[in-house]
Amino acid sequence: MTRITDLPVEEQVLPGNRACAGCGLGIGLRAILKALEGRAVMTVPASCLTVLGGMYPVTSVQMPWVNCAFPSTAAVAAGISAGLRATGRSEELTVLAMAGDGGTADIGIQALSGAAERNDDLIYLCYDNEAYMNTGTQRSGSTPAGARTTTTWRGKRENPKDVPRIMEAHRVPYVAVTSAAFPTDVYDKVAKARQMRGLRYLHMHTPCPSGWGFDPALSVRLGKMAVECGLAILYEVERGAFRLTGRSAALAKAGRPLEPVDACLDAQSRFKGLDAEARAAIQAWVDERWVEALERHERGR
Ligand SMILES: Cc1ncc(C[n+]2csc(CCOP(=O)(O)OP(=O)(O)O)c2C)c(N)n1
Ligand code: SF4
Ligand SMILES: [Mg+2]
Repeated sequence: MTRITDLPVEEQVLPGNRACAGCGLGIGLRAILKALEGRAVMTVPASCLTVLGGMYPVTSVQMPWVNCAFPSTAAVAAGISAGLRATGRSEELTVLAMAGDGGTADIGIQALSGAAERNDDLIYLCYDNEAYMNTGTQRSGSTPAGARTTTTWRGKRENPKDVPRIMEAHRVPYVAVTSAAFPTDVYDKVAKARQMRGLRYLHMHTPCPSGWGFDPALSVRLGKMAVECGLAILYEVERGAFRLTGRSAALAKAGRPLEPVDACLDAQSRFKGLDAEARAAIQAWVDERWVEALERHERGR
């Protein structure tokens, strides 16, 4: 595993961008683009990522980038990928489709599913800040149960959609879940995906101080707490082979129970006022997923 001091020093994300202070997306994006070494083309739908990127004629990201319509991120990427193949440049450049959870779990899922079915040659990365943040925190299919958003002001009732499992069901060559709080995990997974061909799907858990309601200085800590308690699980599925990675693999190896979810929930104002029943339901959901992940890790599938 790459150490933080081994990451390339060259930055593709420049200082002075328009993301909120402490934004997990900015942290994750730095690692993603370092792994691509400036040799990629991106497609991006409306989201906090477009805000971070800046408005024409200025940009804070040193990467060719196409702003596309909300539902079409994967379709536009598939077109660019076909164009690169036709002009003999597919070995030279990686196509990176990158969208938020709203743009992936809900609005862009049909184009993503089509690209996965065709096994188009591109990396699709969903940064999951667990709501439609750019428009003021509306619930998405990826918002966790219990979270208050402007459209679930008493707390969302449903558990989030498991988009990585949906992508696994497409039998694409690579599916991975990472966290912006672990930049070297992000870097290693993007670097690995870059060497592969076909549709590679990455899902990045992305702390959002503005939408989740916590001090911007605590973004990395919040992301790590989520992994410690199993609200986020780091793993990869490479050609059908499952394995826990990074901190999640270390927690599995330690063989003791994960932290309870309470401290992580209590650190975020979006979970304020959760009653005991809702809290227990979240814990039960996390426990079930962790047991399933441990079994899969054991089986290797
Ligand atoms: C077709 C369409 N519908 C709605 C919008 C308004 N809109 C812009 S960004 C956004 C939220 C995107 O949420 P997500 O994909 O989770 O990314 P985030 O903002 O959280 O980074 C919405 C609803 C739009 N630009 N286009
Ligand atoms: S709303 Fe959240 S994801 Fe969007 S820029 Fe601010 S901190 Fe980042
Ligand atoms: Mg979002």
